[in-house]
Amino acid sequence: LVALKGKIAKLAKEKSAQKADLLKNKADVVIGEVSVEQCINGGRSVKMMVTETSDLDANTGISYRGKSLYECNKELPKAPGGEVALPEAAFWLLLTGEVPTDAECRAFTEELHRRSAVPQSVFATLATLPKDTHPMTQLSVAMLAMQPDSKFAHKYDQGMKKGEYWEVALEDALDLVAKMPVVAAQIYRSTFKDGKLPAYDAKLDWAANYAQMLGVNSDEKFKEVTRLYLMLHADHEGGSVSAHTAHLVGSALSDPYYAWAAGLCGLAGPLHGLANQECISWLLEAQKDLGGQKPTKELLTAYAEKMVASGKVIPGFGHAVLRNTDPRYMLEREFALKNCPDDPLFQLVDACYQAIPAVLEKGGKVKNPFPNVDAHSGQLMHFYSLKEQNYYTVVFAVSRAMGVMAQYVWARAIGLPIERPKSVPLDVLAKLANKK
Ligand code: NMX
Ligand code: MLT
Repeated sequence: LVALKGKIAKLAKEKSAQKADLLKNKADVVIGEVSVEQCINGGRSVKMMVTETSDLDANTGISYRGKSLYECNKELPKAPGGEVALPEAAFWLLLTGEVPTDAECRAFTEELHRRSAVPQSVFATLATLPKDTHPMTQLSVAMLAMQPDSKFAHKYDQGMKKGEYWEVALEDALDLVAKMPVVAAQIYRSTFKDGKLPAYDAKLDWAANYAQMLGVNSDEKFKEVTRLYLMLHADHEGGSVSAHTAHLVGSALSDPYYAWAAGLCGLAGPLHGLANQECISWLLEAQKDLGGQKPTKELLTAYAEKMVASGKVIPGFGHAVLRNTDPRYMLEREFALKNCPDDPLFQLVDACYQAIPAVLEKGGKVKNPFPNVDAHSGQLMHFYSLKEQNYYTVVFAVSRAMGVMAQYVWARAIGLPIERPKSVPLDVLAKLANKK
């Protein structure tokens, strides 16, 4: 922990100086304009916030601290015998800007294990909810149930100085990420199984232990695919609905638990994180409709054309800002080609990959006809026996907690203020537009 704090403190000093310099010497430089279209259509591409942890390129996808996901997967430490990067190594990278050594990564995993105990009151709160409460609702409620333990909130009440914010935020961030797998696994076990949580195994890495606590598959490959999944979903810069929500809430100095509870409510939307649930439902429905026929490019083209003609959205395709196949999708595809090429659901996913972009392109209105990560992730979970569709966004959320928490720490480390962009009524927008 001392090493981690030291690294963040050092980088925060550099970044704070950079921020001060920009504000002193370049404050008035205009870096973009906002069109009427951008103002109405969700601010796409308007650069109006700072996120240190990751950056999204429309064509090459996300990079964590300048490293593409392929580079991360290659360079970050692995589990013994594993081939994919450990997600907690990605968390370290997001927090510090550095690839951890194997020893640093091991110590970091242990630090997370030490912080993993979840207060009984959280499980008691969850137990009061109707059993059919959506797992994402349960997860957000669990974050709020943990909020009374926020070190940030307590210290703030005691009058902590601004310079101390990030260090105390880091304490909450590590606690929250450490507890996520336990809470998430308990939600799974209570909602879909017998309610008993398999024993916590601190000898395993963070993701493998989560996979084990889900209790659906003891195959080492399930642990490996969970590592990959959690590494790939960890961060997607600051503009996504969930990250932006958490950032906004955090900018009011609401503590990390409040911020992530709010972010999770955004992740639960079907155009965002819930797309992985929508996508697996869509795939299973398509499989039924094909009635045992082997999925081919031709069959899927006809199937997708019919769907688009009826005005329906094909889940897992398109993206608000990506303009190419999502590299997260490609890394999942590579895993599937290696580990489950004969899975009928993978063959369907593959046929969609061959067919759907051309269908959407022909329709002419979709800005990005290519698949995003959600078009694949469900198949991998399904293959390893995690089949309850409305749990899928929770797995995404366990991972994204790392990016959002790293963003929270960094927003405090460089002293970002309360976020408050300007909104205008349409009449005012029309007046502004007519002036030009
Ligand atoms: N299938 C059919 N139509 C689509 C699709 C799709 N997959 N994607 C976009 N369109 C339509 C969209 O509804 C819009 O139609 P209209 O003008 O009639 O309102 C038109 O194409 C233009 O949309 P875009 O500007 O290309 O997309 P936008 O930025 O508005 O939305 C998504 C981006 C991701 C919300 C959209 O592509 C979508 O709904 N995709 C399916 C859901 C999904 O996969 N979400 C994943 C998000 C990733 N994540 O991990 O969170
Ligand atoms: C994400 O991973 O957050 C999604 O791809 C959505 C986004 O970036 O807007």
